[in-house]
Amino acid sequence: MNTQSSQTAFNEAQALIPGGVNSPVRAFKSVGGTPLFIEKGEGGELVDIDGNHYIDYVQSWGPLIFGHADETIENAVIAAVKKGLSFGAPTLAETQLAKLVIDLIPSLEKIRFVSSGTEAVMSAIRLARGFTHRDDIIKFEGCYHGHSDSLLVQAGSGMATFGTPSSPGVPADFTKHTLLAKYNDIQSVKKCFEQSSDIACVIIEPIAGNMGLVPADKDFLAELRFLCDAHGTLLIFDEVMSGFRATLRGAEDITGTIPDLITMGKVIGGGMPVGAFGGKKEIMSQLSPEGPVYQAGTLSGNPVAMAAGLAAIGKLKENAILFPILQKRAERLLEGMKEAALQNGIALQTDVRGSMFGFFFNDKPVKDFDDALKSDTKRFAAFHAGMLEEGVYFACSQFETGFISTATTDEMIEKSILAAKKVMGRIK
Ligand code: KE4
Repeated sequence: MNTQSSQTAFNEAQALIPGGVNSPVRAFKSVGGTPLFIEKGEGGELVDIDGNHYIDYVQSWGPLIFGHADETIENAVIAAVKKGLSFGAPTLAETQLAKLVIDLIPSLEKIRFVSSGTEAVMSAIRLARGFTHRDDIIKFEGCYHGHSDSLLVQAGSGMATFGTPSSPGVPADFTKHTLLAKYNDIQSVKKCFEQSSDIACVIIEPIAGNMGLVPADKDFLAELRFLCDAHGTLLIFDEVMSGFRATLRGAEDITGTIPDLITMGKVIGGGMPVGAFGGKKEIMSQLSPEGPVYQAGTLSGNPVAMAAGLAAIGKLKENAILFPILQKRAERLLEGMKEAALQNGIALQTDVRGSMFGFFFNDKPVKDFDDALKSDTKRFAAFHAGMLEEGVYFACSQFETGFISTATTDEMIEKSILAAKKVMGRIK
């Protein structure tokens, strides 16, 4: 592929924007090479500024379940734009999207819209602390919940469960209330509850997508729910990525565990900046201006973004059959990749949940972050680069998740499998 224009553009961007990107993962740091500058998206494909076409399995990190430039969503946005971009006042679209999402997800009684997943999670945690009058929270190694300070934590030293900052600029005081547990390991959660009687909430990606795709075991979630109930602690499902990607009705629909709060993003905005958090009326009523827990946002519930979200979620609701269809396509892709790996003596772990898929260059199943870290990231990088050369665009990190959209045709999947056969042969 000739990517000369992207290379020039990247050099220019790096002179003006830190790392040349507005979100770090886009810089291709963990796979090497130059990030592609995108000219446009067309259905299931991306076109870079050199005119190269790629089958897109990133879909803007999840939002684009209907692919690029979906006509329904586009028309809804254009119609909304013609009425004005933003009012800073309530609009019917916000109530309509709230009703649509609440009707779909049984545990939701009230919802608040914000402009990103980070904002949704930060606000939900503040709400949980305000509702329980407690300060400590539990998160899991390998789960990512956006970049608010109290969530940028890494495992403390030795036996400590309290986190330490994972980024400069985050004061230790801001993470001293964050305890870390191991995903799918209920004993590690019990240990946290032994270390603190002041735990406001446990936050988890019930279908984790930020260490690669690692779904939580159903029994683990059930035990988590039991522990939270026993301690008067709220359970928050962070579904910013898995929401409307794994299933139409929330992870509770497939796991059987009901959270107290859910955070959402990505698909709920149809590709526009929307985050949301919601749950039982009793908890949500603590949120300003109904209650004392403050939270605000100039562009929260933006009417153009709401129009995109309404079009996307409305289309999903009308076509619930899409989820098993997209799951089958994902399974076909991963089956083909696994076969290509096997033919070349390469160990590949794969998993699918609805339209989300993951694969690890790892010889053992991945159940938590420690397992994920044992993956062969060098081989992942070689695979990623080789597939790009073949016109296939995967997430530029072993610790991300891939997505199938309604615009990802069977032909694209077969082409991707053929490409994988070639590339696995070259990287074995
Ligand atoms: P945003 O602030 O990026 O909208 O959402 C943060 C967030 C919260 N919770 C979960 C489960 C998430 O996956 C995310 C964001 N996901 C990453 C992809 N791994 C966004 C990509 C990026 O950081 O550029």
